[in-house]
Amino acid sequence: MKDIQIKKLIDAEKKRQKKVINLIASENYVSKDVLEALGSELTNKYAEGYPGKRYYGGNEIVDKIESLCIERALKLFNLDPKEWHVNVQPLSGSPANLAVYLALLPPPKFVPPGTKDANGVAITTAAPAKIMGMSLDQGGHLTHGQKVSATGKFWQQIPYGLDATTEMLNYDQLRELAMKEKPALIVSGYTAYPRTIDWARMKEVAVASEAMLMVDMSHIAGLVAGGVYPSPFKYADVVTTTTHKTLRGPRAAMIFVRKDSRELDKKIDKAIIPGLQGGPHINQIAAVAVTLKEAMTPAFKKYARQVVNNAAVLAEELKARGWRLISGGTDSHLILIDTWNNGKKNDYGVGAARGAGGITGKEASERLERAGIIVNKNGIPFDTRPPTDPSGIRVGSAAETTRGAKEKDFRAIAKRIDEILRK
Ligand code: DSN
Repeated sequence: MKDIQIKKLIDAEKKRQKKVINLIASENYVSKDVLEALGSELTNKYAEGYPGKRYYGGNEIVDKIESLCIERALKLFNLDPKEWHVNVQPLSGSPANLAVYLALLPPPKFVPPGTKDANGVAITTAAPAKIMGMSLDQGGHLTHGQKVSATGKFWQQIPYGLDATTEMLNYDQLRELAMKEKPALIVSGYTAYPRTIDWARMKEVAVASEAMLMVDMSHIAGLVAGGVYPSPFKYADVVTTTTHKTLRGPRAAMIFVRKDSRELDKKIDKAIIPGLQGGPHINQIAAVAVTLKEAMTPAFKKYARQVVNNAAVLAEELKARGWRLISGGTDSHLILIDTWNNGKKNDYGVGAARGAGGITGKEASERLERAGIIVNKNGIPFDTRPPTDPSGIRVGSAAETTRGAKEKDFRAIAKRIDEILRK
């Protein structure tokens, strides 16, 4: 590379990535093949439209790439192309979720105050459709209808959370809320929820309240592909996912949608282009295709199993050292640690409560970073502290497992975390 400044920075970042222990639950390390596809000449091509229906010439090869990516995405998750459609063009998770809402819940048209119809009757803006999504502070994502996100400005979020005692989903509570509010769409799949989601029960809630069910499986997609976390496809109307977390691909996203008389598939495609995006990033789509092929291998199944085993070991070792984990543990790659522990008792397993006087999530993540362990500070359910300096940290096992870490390594990581945070 001739640009020495950028070259030096890339090299420095490569070195940083090698040097640290990466426990960021949403990060991973892609293969050389994925990098090669991302850095290829495919980035030179404009391809607005879909395979066989482009607005630019010269897309014969690009069409083959996107079609192959589509074919692999459906195959990886055992989906019949007659029943499911997938759009592989979303640039990342947030635009993917926004596109789903644009397709399924068109936002009400804005009418300037004072507008009247032909008979002089005042016209007002219709009420926005309701999206029932988990609030950010309970483990949901910004794009699940949070007020500060566009998804909460165009639509009304009906926020839900966890059971205050178990810190897990309480499906009876969800049903009660859904029956009262009658949302148009229920969003499940979260950003900081360590446990298994009972998709069948989520579906029951959706059916009872006549809502559609969207699953955002961004965090767990690799675990679903690897067969170590239940698949949501039997129950959901739409499934979105990023491709760069446990699935171990480039930064991108996909939207899976049921093909039926509602024609949601056509609506989703239209919402992506011309609704929201222009030309797809074909280099990114090729890299996703490579990722999907990798995820079909027995080696990836083994990887996914190891990710879950490693997280379980990390959770047990932390608990044994007295750390309170949200919900008492994990069924996935992700763990939420209550570092502040403001007098809350550890009811779920081994280990005594640390009592008030722990450290904040910010302090914990900074201390760990100084010692070469990278995590993110994270709010915990019912947090009494602000998001900028919350009560906990979130850790995950996906990235280090890619680098070959096994149970014994995660035992050592737990010991190290405890030493650093206990000081
Ligand atoms: N930033 C992602 C995460 O860390 O979970 C979600 O968008």
